[in-house]
Amino acid sequence: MLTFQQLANIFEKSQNFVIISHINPDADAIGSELAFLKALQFRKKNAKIINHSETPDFVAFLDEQNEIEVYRPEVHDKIIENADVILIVDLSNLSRVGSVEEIIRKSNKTTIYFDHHQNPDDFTDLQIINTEKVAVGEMVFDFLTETQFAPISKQIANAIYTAILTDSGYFRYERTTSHTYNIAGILLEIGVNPKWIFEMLYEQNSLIRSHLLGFALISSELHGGGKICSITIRNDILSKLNANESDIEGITSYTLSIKNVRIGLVFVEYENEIKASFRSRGTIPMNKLASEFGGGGHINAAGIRLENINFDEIRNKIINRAIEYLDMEEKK
Ligand SMILES: [Mn+2]
Repeated sequence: MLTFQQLANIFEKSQNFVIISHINPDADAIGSELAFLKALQFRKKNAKIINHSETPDFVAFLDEQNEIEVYRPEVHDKIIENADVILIVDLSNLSRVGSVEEIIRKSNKTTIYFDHHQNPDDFTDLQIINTEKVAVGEMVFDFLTETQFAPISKQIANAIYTAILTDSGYFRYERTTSHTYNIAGILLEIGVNPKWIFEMLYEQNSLIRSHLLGFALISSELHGGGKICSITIRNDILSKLNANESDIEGITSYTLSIKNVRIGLVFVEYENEIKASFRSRGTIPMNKLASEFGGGGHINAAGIRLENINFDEIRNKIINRAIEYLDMEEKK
């Protein structure tokens, strides 16, 4: 494990950087990438953010100068090959970078994981992974301030604040600490406007999203004696509404909003793919449940993506397994 100072030293002696995050980046991924980008630019480094996926609309406001690029081999392979440092944020399983994986595997450049997820793969020894942190954004703040690598500009502050806010579910998820709140306080002093960020994140919805939420909520079912809530969104609904994956963002939280529910499951059927998200209260390990089906995540939030598999079959299997997890928890 690197220390912040060792990371700063690596940054110091390098000139060309590529910053990458995961498929379907969330606000922690995008915010952390942008905070690093702006800090490196302040230090007169060449840095580029290259992601597999487009930046989701809800978080695009952070990318003020439109600097995030979507990976295209013909444009970016050269840049990645010529980078001194490949900085990978908010993930530590290389397969999660999507189509960029191949070129990174081929390169022999300094590759660093900067993350807070469990079970990192062994692709690189150079890593700062702190699973106690609620958001990578918090780690970026600590890195920048402890090493004084770069001052926290207003844009960096907005990026970090948004990263922390979203990954901590508004400063309420487990792993949110007084330090998390202290950081938020400092960011507000720098000029973050919480009302504006809230408006940007949560009050820009389309009518499609409202309609989809309606269908999703109506589909809610209870299992396991009312302690599991599942939401099921089928492909015909998505096509009827012309909804896409980003319209589903945030729906999982509604499962745990029902009294007594300890496990929330959201199943989404795409044309050739199934996405399932798992949430839990307390110590019911959703990352374990997810790993049984080839996915991963944190204790209270995890998920899977599966291709070419029968939707109802896998849905039933997961629900039954979740009931067993509930039983195990109650026998503890
Ligand atoms: Mn994160």
